[in-house]
Order: sequence, then C-alpha cells, then structure tokens
Amino acid sequence: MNPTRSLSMEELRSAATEVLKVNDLGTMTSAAPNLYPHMWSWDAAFVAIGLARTSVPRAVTELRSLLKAQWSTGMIPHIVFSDNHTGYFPGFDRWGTAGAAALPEGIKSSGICQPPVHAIALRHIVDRGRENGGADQEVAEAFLAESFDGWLAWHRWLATVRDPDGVGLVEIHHGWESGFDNSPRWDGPYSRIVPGTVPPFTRRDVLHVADASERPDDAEYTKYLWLVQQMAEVRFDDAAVQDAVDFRVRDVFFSAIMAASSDVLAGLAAEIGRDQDAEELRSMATRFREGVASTVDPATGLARDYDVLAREWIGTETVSGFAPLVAGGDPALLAAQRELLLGPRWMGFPGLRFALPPSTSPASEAFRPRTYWRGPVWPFLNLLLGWACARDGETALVDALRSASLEQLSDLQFGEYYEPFTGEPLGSLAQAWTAAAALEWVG
Ligand code: 9YW
Repeated sequence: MNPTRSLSMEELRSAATEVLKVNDLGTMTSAAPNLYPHMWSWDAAFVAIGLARTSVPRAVTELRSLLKAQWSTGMIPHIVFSDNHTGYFPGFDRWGTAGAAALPEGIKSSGICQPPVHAIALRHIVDRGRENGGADQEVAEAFLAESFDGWLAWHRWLATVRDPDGVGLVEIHHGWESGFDNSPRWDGPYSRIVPGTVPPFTRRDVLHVADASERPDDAEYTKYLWLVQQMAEVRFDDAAVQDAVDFRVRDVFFSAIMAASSDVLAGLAAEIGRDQDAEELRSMATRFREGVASTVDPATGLARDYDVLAREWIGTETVSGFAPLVAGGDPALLAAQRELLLGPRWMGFPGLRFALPPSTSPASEAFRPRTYWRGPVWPFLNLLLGWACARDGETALVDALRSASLEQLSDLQFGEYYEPFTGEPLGSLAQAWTAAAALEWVG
C-alpha cells in the first residue's frame, strides 16, 4: 500500500509541527533532538521557513536568535551553542572561538559559516505575515526593518572576505562550511591535507546513529579538527585565516545560494525603501550567478567547485552540480540542467524509491547509498530546489519534487537523510529541517 494515500496532509502537518516543538529550546530550535542539540545556521533558515507556516512570531524569534550571534565582521557562525550540555563534539571549548575578537559578548559559537539561505527564509516570513495580516504582518514587517542591516552585513562579508578576487564564487575554508560535510566533492582537497598533532577526541555523532559506517571515518574527522585548530591559532581573524588553512575551495553550491539569496534580499530592500542597498545586492546576485555559470563543465553539464590550493576543478557527480538551478540565470543552461536532473543519472535513475535526487549520483563510483553526503537523499535540499524552480515558473518540476517529497516524508520519521533505493530514514530521526520542509511542502 502506498502510505501517502492513507495519510492526510493534516496528519503530516501535525507530526511535523510536533517535531519542531520537540526540538524547540525556547528561542532557538535544535537541529535534531540528540545528535545536534544546538542551532545550525542554514538549518535555522529552513526551520524558520517551516515555522512561518505554524507561527510567524516563532519564526521571527528563530532568525533573531541566529542574528544575535552574528560576529562583528558580519559573519553568521555555523553553530550557535545552546546551554544544552548533551555533549555535541566539537563543542565551544574545542572550537577555540573564545579568543576571537569578532565573537559577540555572551555568545558561544563556532568560527566558520554555512550557506546564506537566510534572506530566503526572511522572504517566507514576510509573505506568510502579509497573508495572515494583523499581528503576524506587523511582527514580520517590524522584523524585516529591524534585521535588514544584519543580513546586508552578512552578504557584504561574504562578497568581500570570501570572494577577495571578485570572481563570483564564495571561498570556503572547511568542508563543514559547505554543509555537505563529507561529500566526495571534498575528497581531493582533504586527501592533500596532512594533519599535525590533533589532541585526542571522542566523537559523539557515532553514538547517535545505528551504524557508524553512515558517518565520516576518524581519519576524515582528524582533518576536520586540524582545520579548526589552524583557524583557532590565528584567532579566526579573517585576514589571517586564508593563509593559515590547508583547505581553500570555491564552493559552487554555496555561491548559488549567495546569488539567489542576494536577489531575494534586494527585493526586500526595495520594499522598505533601501534602493541603493537593493542595487548593490542585485549586482552581487549577478556576480555570483555569473560565477556559478562559469564553472559548468561542458562535458557533463554540471557545475563544479574549484580547489584554490591545488588549482584544479572538482568534477564529482554530486547534487551540487545543479547549482545553476538554484542561482537562476541563462534559460538555456537551466533547461539543460533540468533535463539532466530528470534524467537517468539522477531523478530517473532506475530503482529509486522516490524520484528525488540523491546527494551523489548512483551512477558515480563515489556513490555510497547509506553514507551521509555520499549518496543519501536530503529532504531539505529538495525543498530548496523546488523553491528555485517555483521562482523560475517551472511548475511541472516543482510538482514532481513536491509529490515525491510528500511521499518520502509520509513515513513521519523526519529522517536526516534517506537511503535512495529503500527509502529508509537514516542519521537522526525527528530532524528539524526535515520537518520544516514537510510543513512547507504541505503549505
Ligand atoms: C555537524 C545540522 C548539520 C547540517 C549540515 C550536516 C550536518 C553535522 O548536520 O553537519 O556536526 O555539523 O552536514 O549540513 O547543518 O543539521
């Protein structure tokens, strides 16, 4: 029996709402109940999109909490630590960010960032507020006015500090910054890192998943910690970090989100009379959109990352290759990408449980169906792809992503990621951004 047939949208909505409640720490939402007891930056944006469907004020609180942790440089950190001492590793002390001059007083955060989905979340909050009218609208509009400068500073920081050469691609200094932690995209750059002495560590993530082979291995983890140490040694100072780290990659998917989000923020700027800022943001969007398009491999049609230290393209066959679909732009390029996405190496790969793109193509040698970013399907990403297709008027693809996602999520487990052929939920269950994606798909 097909589970969605018997499951009403109302049941899915209430189960997803419950997951966000379980993860609600008051003014922030933990990314997952046990595995991730803190707030993650891009998770918070998706969570806010979901919350805007159930409570506009609570969605505003989510983004406000995140923004409170913004560094004086403009960077929004990738983890804001809660007071929850359930032992996430690496915690605040291991990060060494207490010594960073730009860390705001009273905040405990990591010292790196994640993709800037936030303006897209803000757009959803404002739209839901306006739809609902009354107090919701007031709260949403007030938050837009109150927070705009923070988001602008964030985009400016990315556009300058992380794109020093103005190539329209954001440079990242850790695989964690991409949000695609152990993706095969980063195998090349990590293979060249020879870590120095890393103090002993006990990982916690492997305690919360059924099978440790679904997670990065310890050798990968040592390199992750080595990079953190390199940044801590220079106190996470922007000017110094670039020369201190052994990982410098232009991340095409991060850059695509930067392009899309800058456009959205430009639209919001115009609505509150910030015309000059709107113009600046539009030109940022154009620069990053062009940067993303410039990476497309003519042989495969997929966008690529660029390893700055090795001076080479990274052409692994991962879902990040569809960055142009997120960035928007040239209609011919987008049409070719949609065809590829629907084709036999991706959504049309034979035997998929749901026609949704796996994080790595099953046709690739790098594909591992159960291992984190090496193959499983990540529901929040499908929401992002759907949002971008809706923006571009591609309703058929939006409908396809929506109905397959609703089927996938009708197991009510809200898995962190899913095995592409069996549809088994993997990693953490009750993952906040998965529940948020369900809420937004339900509408
Ligand atoms: C970690 C919280 C985060 C996501 C990342 C994902 C994973 C694990 O979980 O990271 O320890 O940081 O890769 O994208 O934000 O859901």
